[in-house]
Amino acid sequence: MDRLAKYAEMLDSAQRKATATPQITPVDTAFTVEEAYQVQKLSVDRRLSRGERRIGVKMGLTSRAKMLQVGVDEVAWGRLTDAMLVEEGSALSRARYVHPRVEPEVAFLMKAPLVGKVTAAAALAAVEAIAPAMEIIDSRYENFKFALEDVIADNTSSSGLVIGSWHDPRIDFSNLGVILEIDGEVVQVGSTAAILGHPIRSLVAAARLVAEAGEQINAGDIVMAGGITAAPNLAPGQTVRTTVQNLGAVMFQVE
Ligand code: 0L1
Ligand code: MG
Repeated sequence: MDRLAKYAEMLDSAQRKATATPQITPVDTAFTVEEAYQVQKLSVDRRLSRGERRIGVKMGLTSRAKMLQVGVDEVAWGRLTDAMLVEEGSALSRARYVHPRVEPEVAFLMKAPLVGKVTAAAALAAVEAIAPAMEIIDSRYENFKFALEDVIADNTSSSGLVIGSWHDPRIDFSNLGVILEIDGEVVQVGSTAAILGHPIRSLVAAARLVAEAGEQINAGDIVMAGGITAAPNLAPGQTVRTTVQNLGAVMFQVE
């Protein structure tokens, strides 16, 4: 098994066993971003070969705060499968994750394919609907610590998504207020403008980055636009709710 396949197996196994694994970059200092995306694909392909179905993509590192945290100025992307879907209003099991956190987001549902360099207008024209959403991120690395290459290989920490009601995308969603509550207490506030200044820019970037990997965004895909605030830790017993102005609320519980 070559080294990239070995990393993919290591990360896939960490996800399945909900057990942290060491970072790649401190040992393999030559590990590149390009190789990291190959590892991500190999790792997600292992999931697909077990019967999971691709449902779309997620954008990560889309806010200035996240970029500064990881020390990059480019967004990253990851792959979503049906096994990551958490039904809105349901309870997820904390035991299935290593050290999960939650990010308030918005999600796009696509009605047409999108590939390569596209304008914001073309991206918007390909959107069927927009919804309030949350991503459960769960780095498979010890202490939730990683370099850019590590986190890309680890499917940009993606491990779950919860989607609220779909809405007509012709509303102005450039700067909608967002509240994240845990157990009824407001823990984060933000705006959809935190996503690259306007969430549609995240979709434009998704089309370009996915095409660089020889893939495309398909009709029917979900695209998670990116985190809007810092991501609090999840713990058993919590009720977690995100409310996006004009789009409504989405919630789940942790057990
Ligand atoms: O979705 C995200 O923006 C997270 C990307 C990876 C960084 C992290 O795990 O915090
Ligand atoms: Mg996210």
